[in-house]
Amino acid sequence: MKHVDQVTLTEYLLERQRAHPEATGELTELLNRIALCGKIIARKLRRSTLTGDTGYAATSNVYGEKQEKLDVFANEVFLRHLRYGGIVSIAASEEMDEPKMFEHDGTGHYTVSFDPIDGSSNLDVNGTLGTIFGIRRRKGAGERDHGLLTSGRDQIAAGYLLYGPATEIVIAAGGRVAIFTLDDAGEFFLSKDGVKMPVSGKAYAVNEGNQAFWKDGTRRYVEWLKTPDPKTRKAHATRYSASLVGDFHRILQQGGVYLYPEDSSDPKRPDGKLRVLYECHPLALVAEFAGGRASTGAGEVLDVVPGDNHAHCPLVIGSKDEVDRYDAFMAGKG
Ligand code: AFP
Repeated sequence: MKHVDQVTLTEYLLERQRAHPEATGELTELLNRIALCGKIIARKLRRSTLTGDTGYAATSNVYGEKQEKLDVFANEVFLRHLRYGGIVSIAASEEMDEPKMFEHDGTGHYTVSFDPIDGSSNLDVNGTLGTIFGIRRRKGAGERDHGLLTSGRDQIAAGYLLYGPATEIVIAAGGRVAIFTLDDAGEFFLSKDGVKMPVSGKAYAVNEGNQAFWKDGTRRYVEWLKTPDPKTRKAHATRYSASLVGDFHRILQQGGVYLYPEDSSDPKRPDGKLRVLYECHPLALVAEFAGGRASTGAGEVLDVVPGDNHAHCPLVIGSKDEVDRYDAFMAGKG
């Protein structure tokens, strides 16, 4: 049996904190709170198809999408546990029109952006789900949105929770990516540290039903992915789960590429479906710290500065070779 060091998330974070004598422990506390939210959400999800907790709430989000009851629940869990202790000044979520400014505003050192439930269409069928988060240091109170609307490189930590056969939390901080798995004792234990994404991989994830609306470069690139390599006679395999977190988690560990490119299906949303602050920036940081890349096709996702808190951008994320190749196709060199 493989020997696994039983290091808890808290122990791991405290060890990392010791390397920074100036650290106050607030970031450690904040990451622990996010992990706590993940445990509460995972517990609710485990029995949700029995308890009647799935299905739509009576509300819609700012994008006009009907909210699932569990979207609303998960959003409230985050707001409840980010509120106390004066650590977070602003929380912005895909499910709220405006960011929530906590009452102790002025003292909280961090802003948190999050997508409480990623892959909501999987809720009713017990499919893979996730929660995505990005953390920035708050800027001066006078500044627009306290520094929330900045480049993804301003994130000091980011990551996601994956609700699959096991619940896992993936944290990118200090240039490193680590994966922790929730065990029956209710603790997250370190399962992989210093995660490195393979430089190339053989899986791709994209909603090909949107092909008619793609740019020519994207169409040609996906054709290239499907064309067998003359040496191995193998093409890239399609793996699409309707949950970005689910698809990205595979790519993080086995390589490959996920795309939600710009498309012309909705003139109000030319940059594709995914949101800069809640999905693209956090996963781009995880990818970069693991040696992968995230591109819009015209530049690095981490360099995108969102115009507002619900801005979208195209996302092509994964192994460096596959993402480089996408950029080449978009530049007409594919
Ligand atoms: P929801 O959480 O609103 O279902 O969106 C999920 C998601 O943002 C991402 O996780 C999926 O990869 C993608 O959208 C699925 O979108 P399509 O249904 O358009 O393929």
